[in-house]
Amino acid sequence: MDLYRPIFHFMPENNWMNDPNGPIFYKGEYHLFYQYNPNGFEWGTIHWGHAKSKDLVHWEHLPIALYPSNELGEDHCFSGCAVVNDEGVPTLFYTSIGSGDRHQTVGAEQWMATSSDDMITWDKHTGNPVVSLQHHGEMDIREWRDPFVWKEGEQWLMVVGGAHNNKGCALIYGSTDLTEWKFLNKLMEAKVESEEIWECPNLFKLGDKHVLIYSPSDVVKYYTGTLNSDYTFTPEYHGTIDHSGWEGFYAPNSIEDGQGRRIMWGWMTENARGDFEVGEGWAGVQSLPRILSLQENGRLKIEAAPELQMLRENHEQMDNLQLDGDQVTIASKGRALEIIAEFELLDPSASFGIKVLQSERGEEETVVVFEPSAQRFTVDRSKASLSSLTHRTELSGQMDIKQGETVKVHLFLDHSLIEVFANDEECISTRVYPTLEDSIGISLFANDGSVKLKSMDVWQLKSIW
Ligand code: DQQ
Repeated sequence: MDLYRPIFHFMPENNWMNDPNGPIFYKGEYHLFYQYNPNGFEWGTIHWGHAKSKDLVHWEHLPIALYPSNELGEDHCFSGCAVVNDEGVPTLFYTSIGSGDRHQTVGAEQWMATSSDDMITWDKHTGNPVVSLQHHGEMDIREWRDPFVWKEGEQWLMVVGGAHNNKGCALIYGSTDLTEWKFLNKLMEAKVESEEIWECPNLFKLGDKHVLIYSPSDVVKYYTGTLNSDYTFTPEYHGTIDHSGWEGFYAPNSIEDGQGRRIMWGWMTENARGDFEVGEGWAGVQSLPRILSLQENGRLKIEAAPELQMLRENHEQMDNLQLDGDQVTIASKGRALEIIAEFELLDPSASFGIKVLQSERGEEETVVVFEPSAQRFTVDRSKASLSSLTHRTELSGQMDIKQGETVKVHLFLDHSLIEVFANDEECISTRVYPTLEDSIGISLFANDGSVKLKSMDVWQLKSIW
């Protein structure tokens, strides 16, 4: 039994994977590309892996899409996006990286590739780079990468992440034909000094607002606001996409699918392994697809794609249970589970939640805990693994829960990962490596006050392979 390899999350058969790249809905199928090292299970020699899915759940591996063109000074094909051009030709944009004056800090270039066989093989454009650092004139842009392209009206737009004067930023470019690009403006820059770099920006329209997602080498954030006619961005709301950052969710990428839904995947990093040796030559998992929508207050609603329900089996249901300073173990067990629970806060001093991956004797457990008095929501990994080589810190987000309010917890567990959605707004997705075979238990708890479990559903989830 492999205690750690996920069974219903997308990953390549072996070797290293990081960021999701170029998700696109094409001819009725979802395609997902990803940063891939076919030569090992550590980051290096970055290619673009490729897979497709008819249902957003089951995936078919396809041949590698992009290889570094060493003969052109390219060592890595960094992150990027996919679009279908005005003539119907699938087109990739990505960051080409080499060494020396092509180094990622000072010499990145934005390249394009097209496919004439329904995205199986790709030809790099002979006029590459399509955008270069010279486009910025005197502006000294560093760490320039991760193009994201979309069409708005008659114009193609591209945002790219980078750093300007040691501040993370997103830069925006325009084109009418995808090959000739004009630098339009610095869209936005970091408002805090700690964000020295912005990677993998995504900018898209949702309702009557624009949403800007960026990865500042830390917890992934978003702004909702207005894209102005001078191509600057006026932020109105600042939120967190997922509170884990390098501990489990980074560099997300998104598409609009055939139903007009905005779907996002993120890289569930393997950093939390630390020096703990796991698995047979694999590293990196993609998160479940998440549907983003905009609420009236400017906050994103973040939900797991409903298609995932097709994986459910062996259902257990319970309701109306008062928890009062106790721990209740439930019958379902496992390492590949979905749980939906609704709690009503009866007493504001109570802290409550769910323990998963709990061993019979409780030496190992991963705890999802809500502390209304501290306005906190946490995944506590302090006992997640007996291995002191793994990362076992707590990951927390802010969450205001008042007496009488209901908290909905939607949780997915897949061997070495946990994704938690709280009230479809706050997410914590991280990696855990419980060592004991019997770390499969689930229990509910409430401390320092009472909580009512209004309902709870647990399903075992099937493998997607
Ligand atoms: N990963 C890619 C970069 C991107 C970073 C390199 C984010 O393009 O900025 O593998 O994880």
